[in-house]
Amino acid sequence: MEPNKTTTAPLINLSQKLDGTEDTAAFARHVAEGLSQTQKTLLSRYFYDGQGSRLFQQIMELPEYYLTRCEFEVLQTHKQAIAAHFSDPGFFHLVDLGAGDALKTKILLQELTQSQKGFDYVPVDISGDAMQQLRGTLQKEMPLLEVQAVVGEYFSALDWMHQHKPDRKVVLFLGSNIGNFKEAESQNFLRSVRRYLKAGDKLLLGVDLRKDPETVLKAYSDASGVTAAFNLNLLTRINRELGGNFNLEQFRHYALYNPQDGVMRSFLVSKIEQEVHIGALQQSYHFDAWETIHTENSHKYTLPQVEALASASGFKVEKVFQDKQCRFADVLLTVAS
Ligand code: AVJ
Repeated sequence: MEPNKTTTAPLINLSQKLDGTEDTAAFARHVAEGLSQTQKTLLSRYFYDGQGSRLFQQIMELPEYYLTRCEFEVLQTHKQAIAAHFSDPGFFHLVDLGAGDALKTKILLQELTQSQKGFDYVPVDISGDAMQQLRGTLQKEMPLLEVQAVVGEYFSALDWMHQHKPDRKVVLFLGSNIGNFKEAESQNFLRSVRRYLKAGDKLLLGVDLRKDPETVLKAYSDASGVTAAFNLNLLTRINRELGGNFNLEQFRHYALYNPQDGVMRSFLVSKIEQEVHIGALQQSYHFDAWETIHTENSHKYTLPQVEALASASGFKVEKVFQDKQCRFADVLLTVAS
């Protein structure tokens, strides 16, 4: 008989809705706000419904999307050093913000368990499905690992941690997710994370580095059109969840990289002059021919910029881990005293 597994705790659900899906009212409000501005915008956080998450999985497998492979290489190459830094000085809670399927984190989990470091794993994600699944796979693949999956927003989770998991914390924010924030927002985000941490706590931050602009551009406008489908799926989601009548044939994906500020910008462009009605908002929106909806920023950093961002948010750089081609970095930050 299989021994009882006492290490995998039940899921903690901190999201308002029981199924862990996002609040439709907030979605409606954000869409109404975004489409009423002179420069129309939609928030990139809404990419990740069921279909969007599947499309993002496909993006990560694209030959053009170097980010995931490079970060894999970083973690694979430096896992021993990273594990040693994490476990210095002792037991810690490993908090994985936006864990998803934790494919990259598993490299570190394996290394940490093999080298018998004292820690437990707290994956955090807004997707209840993803956390349910991850709990299951980890139970099978690493039965001795202590897992506490949390469904909710980053800061609800850090709040919960503050009350229930008082020991030293190592926070993971991988995959260049920081890149989606505007300049000031990324500082605010790191400052807010910092407020939940104490001396000795650490943060491993995945950042995409500056490189040949052509390489960056291709990663966001791939030949097979997966990124276009990912971007256009935002309109499908509005149609389904908010009763919109966007005609996907009349919009195109357009990605633009500016090597001067290191910002990759993604747009949906209206091919014709048109009106789009959104039932839940009781509102029509006018599009001129070739008018744009801005949907995403993906920042590319220099290492001095990362250092400046860290120190402006109360961290200091302990160590920089990079792939061989220096395309991507996982930067280990410690709480500045
Ligand atoms: C998940 C935010 C890191 O910006 O590179 C991929 C999302 N957008 N292709 C990124 C994305 C278009 C991705 N992040």
